[in-house]
Amino acid sequence: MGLLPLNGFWDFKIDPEDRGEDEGFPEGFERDYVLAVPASWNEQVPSLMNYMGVAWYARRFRIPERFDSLRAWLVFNGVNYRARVWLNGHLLGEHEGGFTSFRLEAPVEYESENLLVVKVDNRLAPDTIPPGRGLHGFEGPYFDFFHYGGIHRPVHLEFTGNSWVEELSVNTSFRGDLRIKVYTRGREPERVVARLLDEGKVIYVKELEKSGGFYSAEELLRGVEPWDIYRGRLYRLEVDVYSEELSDSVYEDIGFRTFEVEGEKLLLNGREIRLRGFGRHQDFPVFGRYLPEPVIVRDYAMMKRLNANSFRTSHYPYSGEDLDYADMMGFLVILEAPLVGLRREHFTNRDFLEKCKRVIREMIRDHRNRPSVVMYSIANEPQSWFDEARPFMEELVRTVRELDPTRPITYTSHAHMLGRRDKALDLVDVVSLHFYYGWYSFHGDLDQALKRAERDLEDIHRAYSGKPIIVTEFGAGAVAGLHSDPPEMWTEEYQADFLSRYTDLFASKDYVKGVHVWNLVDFKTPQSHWRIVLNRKGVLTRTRQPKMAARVVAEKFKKF
Ligand code: BDP
Repeated sequence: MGLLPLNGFWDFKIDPEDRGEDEGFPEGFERDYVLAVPASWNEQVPSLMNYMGVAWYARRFRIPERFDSLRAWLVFNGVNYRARVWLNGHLLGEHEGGFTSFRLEAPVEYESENLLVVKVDNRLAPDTIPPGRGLHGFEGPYFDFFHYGGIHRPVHLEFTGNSWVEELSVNTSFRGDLRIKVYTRGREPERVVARLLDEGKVIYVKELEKSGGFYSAEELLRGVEPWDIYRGRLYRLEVDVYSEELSDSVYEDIGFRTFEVEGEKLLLNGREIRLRGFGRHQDFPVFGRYLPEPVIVRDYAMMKRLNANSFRTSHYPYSGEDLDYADMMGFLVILEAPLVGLRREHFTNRDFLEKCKRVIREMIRDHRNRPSVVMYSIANEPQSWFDEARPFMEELVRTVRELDPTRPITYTSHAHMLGRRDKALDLVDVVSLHFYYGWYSFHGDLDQALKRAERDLEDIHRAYSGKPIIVTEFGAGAVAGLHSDPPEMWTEEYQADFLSRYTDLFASKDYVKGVHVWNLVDFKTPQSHWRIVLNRKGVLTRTRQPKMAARVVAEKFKKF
């Protein structure tokens, strides 16, 4: 209830020796730079590009006195990676994990200015999520995207009375079913009221009933229009919590839709569909890991022109703004947890498993009411050919099902490309596969690559018949402007051929229910001999200009 954005310019200082806490930084420090929030620190100032370590942010703010009867909360939508937060010198709390939100009660001053100080630490370790090896230097990550740091998603203050909404969950169907559950905290509310609005007009009001630890209602609403592909039909659900007077008020934009796996089929609103789309990244020059709204708008406009109906939030849950836009534009989203680069040693590490479960819980809490989110991907390319992977993945699958039994679960597997058998794929609802023959092997030889890919597909289909298969990655790098005849690796022609021939192969297999090209856009990676500043597998350049493959993919998707 009531929002005060804290985005803008913040004081910033790096602390390579991690001495700031001893030196009193929580009470204020002398800045090195003034940086913008939200955004990664790396590209705002060239000398910060490769900084990985501890850094401090601070800003002052004032609050109008008319809020002084309320409780104030600080909401951080994403700080990469560890955050500790002080207000007026008092430690409010801390959070680990770069891609989920956290909220801290903030005893603010109303008569004077408040000083907000945030310590951010983005050092990688074998047990960070995603994991990395070293403390300094970029040989560290076990993942193929640049390890940006900072307060890279919006920050705001919000206000409530003494009862407030802790969590809200909504389930719908395209036939008009509506199930609402509200968990409150603080003083026991006198009543909790839900309201559904269609373009500002109230179409349903209900006082929720208390049972167990929550307030709920179930209804069948006749005449609501379903949410569908390219038709992001949204209704606004408002929930008011009263204790004496209005104590909290929250809203979610929801849609009425049903997404199911039935045998080898994917059904949206009872209709069989195939997914066409991309793996993406939230990555843009200067902003780093923060994707500004105009770029979000352009990415969706491009995806629509390319005839895509879906994407995966590779390799972490995306920002609220990005997924709001998916809800509005009617795109289907596979929401992926940041569990990328999991290795054998992780599977037997109990603390690490608990941390993964917490991050997944936070991801689901943040995005569970979005009509666009139709499936969860719990990990990307884990070393799931080891026996130890099975109990680990089993527990993650169980965790997700307990929290949200309504959405199918997947994780992406590349075991077959290494000649291994995946030991956990039978646990999930949808089999997601990656293909890079013709890029990392069979260099430049698409005939052999396609033969091998077809053989793998047939084998995997036989092993998991009865489950839908989707291809969540296949791609080849191309440097925009590089051409050759006959096509050679890194040229626009080779990438176009690669994507065209692979899509034809996938289209010819009935049981392949989705294709996602890797990637929509070129993106920043750690420096190495196998990347040319960026990972060049985008069909668009990093500034969103099409390569030759874009036109080809658009044509193929039309027929997929
Ligand atoms: C896959 C990863 C993805 C990489 C891609 C590539 O899932 O993060 O960027 O390969 O090599 O293994 O381009």
